[in-house]
Formats: sequence, structure tokens, C-alpha cells
Amino acid sequence: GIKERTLVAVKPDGVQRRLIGEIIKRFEQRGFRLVGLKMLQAPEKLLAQHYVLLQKKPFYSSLLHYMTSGPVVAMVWEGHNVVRSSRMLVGDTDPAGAAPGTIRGDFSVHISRNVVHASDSVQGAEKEISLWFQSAELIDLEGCDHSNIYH
Ligand code: YYY
Ligand code: MG
Repeated sequence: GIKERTLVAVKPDGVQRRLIGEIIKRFEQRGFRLVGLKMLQAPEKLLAQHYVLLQKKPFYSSLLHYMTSGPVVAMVWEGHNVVRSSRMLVGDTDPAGAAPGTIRGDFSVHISRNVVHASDSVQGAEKEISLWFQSAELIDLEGCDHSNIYH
């Protein structure tokens, strides 16, 4: 449905490389609606929950170190099939396999500095959104743009 939501985050490298606006622009111009946005220094506890399924991976500790190396910009985007479309906009996890035109394909070269996060399933997105945002931080207005993007 058009109320599907996903969590997108500009990672510390993306913030430091001044890519926040570029990344927001790509979701905005596609037609998705921004319903939550904040910049924060992510607490390690939050990241441990966010990446709980990766905790046995060899890259886990360096991933957490990187994700706490500077502020991140967390966002919630809403729209029809936004989870799947976001993964397409973001590109493959390994930038070497990310198509040109995707965020990772345009702005990164190494898997450990791949600029941006996007949830990989609707269920995962719900979990991640509740980790990163209080419900009062999500702005639930129907835009007056609705009929221009849907029908
Ligand atoms: O969802 P996505 O970010 O595309 O990939 P995940 O498999 O969930 O891994 C999360 C994160 O971990 C990835 O964006 C970079 C990092 N990572 C890594 O540093 N080395 C790997 N071999 C795999 C993932
Ligand atoms: Mg993932």
C-alpha cells in the first residue's frame, strides 16, 4: 500500500562527504514522502539492535566502529513499495556491484564505506523505524501532492 514505510540512514561517511542533500533529493524526486528526519550520533546500543542479525559476522565490530565514527542522518520515507524501491535506489551492498545511477554506484567504492542504509524488508523496516524513531517524531500528514503521484 501507499502507506508502506522504510528506514533510510545516511551513514557517517555520507554525512562527512556532504551527501545528505543528494540522498534526500533522490527519494524526494522519485515521489516518496519524508515522514521523519533527524541527525544523531547513534548510540552503540541502538546500532547493536539495528545490526543484531550481523553480530556473528567478521566485519561486525568494524561496522559498529564506523557507524559510531560520526553523526548519521536517519529518515523514514513512505510510499508505494518504498522498501523495494529504496533498495533499488541505494544499490547493491557491495558498491562494485552497484549499478551506476544508484547511490552506492555513484558515490562509493568499498563495501565498508557504502554511504547509506535502507531496510531490506517491510517487516525489517517496521522494526528499524521503531528502534530509531518515537511515533511522535513521525509526521503523519496526507500531502496535498497525493493526486499528482498516485491517482
Ligand atoms: O542491507 P545492506 O546495508 O545492503 O547490507 P547488509 O548485509 O545488511 O550489511 C550491513 C552493512 O554491513 C553493509 O551495508 C556494509 C557492512 N558490510 C561489510 O562491511 N562487509 C560485508 N562483507 C558485508 C556488509
Ligand atoms: Mg541490511
